[in-house]
Amino acid sequence: MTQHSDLFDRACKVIPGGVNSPVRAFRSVGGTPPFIERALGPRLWDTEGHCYIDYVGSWGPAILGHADPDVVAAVQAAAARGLSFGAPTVAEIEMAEALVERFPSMDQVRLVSSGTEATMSAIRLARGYTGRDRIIKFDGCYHGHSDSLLVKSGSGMLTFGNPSSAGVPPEFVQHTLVLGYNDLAAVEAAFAHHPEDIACIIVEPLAGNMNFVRPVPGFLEGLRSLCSSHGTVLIFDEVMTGLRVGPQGMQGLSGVRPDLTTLAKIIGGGMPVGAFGGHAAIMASIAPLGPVYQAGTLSGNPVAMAAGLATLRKLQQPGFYEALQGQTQKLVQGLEAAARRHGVPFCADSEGGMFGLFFQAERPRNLAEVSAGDAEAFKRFFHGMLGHGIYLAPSAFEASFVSACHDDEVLDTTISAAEQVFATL
Ligand code: KE4
Repeated sequence: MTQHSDLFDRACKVIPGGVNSPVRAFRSVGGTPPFIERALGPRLWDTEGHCYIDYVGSWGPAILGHADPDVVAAVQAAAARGLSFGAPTVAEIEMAEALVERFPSMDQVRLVSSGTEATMSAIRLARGYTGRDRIIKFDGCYHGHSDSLLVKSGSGMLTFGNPSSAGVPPEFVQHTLVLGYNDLAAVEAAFAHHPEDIACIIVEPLAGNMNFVRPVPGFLEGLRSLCSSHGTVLIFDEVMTGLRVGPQGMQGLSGVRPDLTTLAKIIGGGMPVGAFGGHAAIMASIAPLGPVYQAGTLSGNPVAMAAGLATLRKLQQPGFYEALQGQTQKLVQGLEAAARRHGVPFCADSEGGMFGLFFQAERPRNLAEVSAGDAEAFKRFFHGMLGHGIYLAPSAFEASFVSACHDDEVLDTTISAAEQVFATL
């Protein structure tokens, strides 16, 4: 057994912050992150032998639960045939066909290796297709770490962005306008100022990177209408919501069809896969067909395709999403009831297999309202639950996830732990 603190010290010597992605460092909740040794179904085991019920699920991909036997077998079989060829394979056709079948807004799709690659490429494609430079994103939405998206709101509502990260020259974000999520009036004003020079709007159709924030009625429909009126490409970033909130993502639930969709996480089943796709007319601008360059050594990698395809096949089991939605709703309702019994200002919300927890009375509708939540209470709750063997997302600005393996016994254990922790808050 190796102590986490020893491992973290060792990691910090050779990896910046000891992690390969910042949120894993527990900086927003404090403490030392456990080092995970293995996982199975709804559970994780760390190097100190502790077992946790997992609600992070690798930040979304583990919708079937960890180490699903069919996914593992498909990966093993694919790996035995060679790990990567850098040449066309049938598996890539099968994956593309599977995505086009599930997302009617997609005529064609290009596979990449991460959500960041997917959104970065989709924005370049929208700019190349329209010949325009300006883009709109929303405060609190995260679309990966490409330069033109690492941007915070400009000084005024209609001024273009300033970098939100060192290393991003102001020129790289000068064409990015950051508006308030759910603020359709601000989008209308932006188009009034720039009627014909906005290449795209990129939006999380249900925001999972400022915890869990739904689009208010009319928001997505309004974006669709404004983009159609102004020749602007509407990009739904469904990296998180795609196949998580339902079999056709948020575009299926909302009925709003984007021009381009970005995907990742679940479609790789835990292996590195991302994708962007949409109207054939737009996709025709991507190399080698058109002038917008995009490429990737491991794009469509056969082992990753095997993991993704095995996952997608199991999601098609009759009743899969009804069961997932039902278990997730049972969890959030149980947590809300436990909080009420202890007089804790708390609410929760869920869609499909993703959920958000808030230490405030009302469900937030934008980043400012999420930020008004009791962050200290969240931290105490997070560590209290961790101590009871429940592993939640280590940030008040992240959504959490349920898998097909989170059965009633798992949920009851979670709610019972929350009952004890709420009593201490
Ligand atoms: P990746 O490059 O991390 O595969 O995907 C970026 C991305 C794009 N779009 C959306 C809607 C996303 O949620 C993400 C990544 N999500 C975060 C979790 N909130 C990944 C976790 C991490 O950064 O370690």
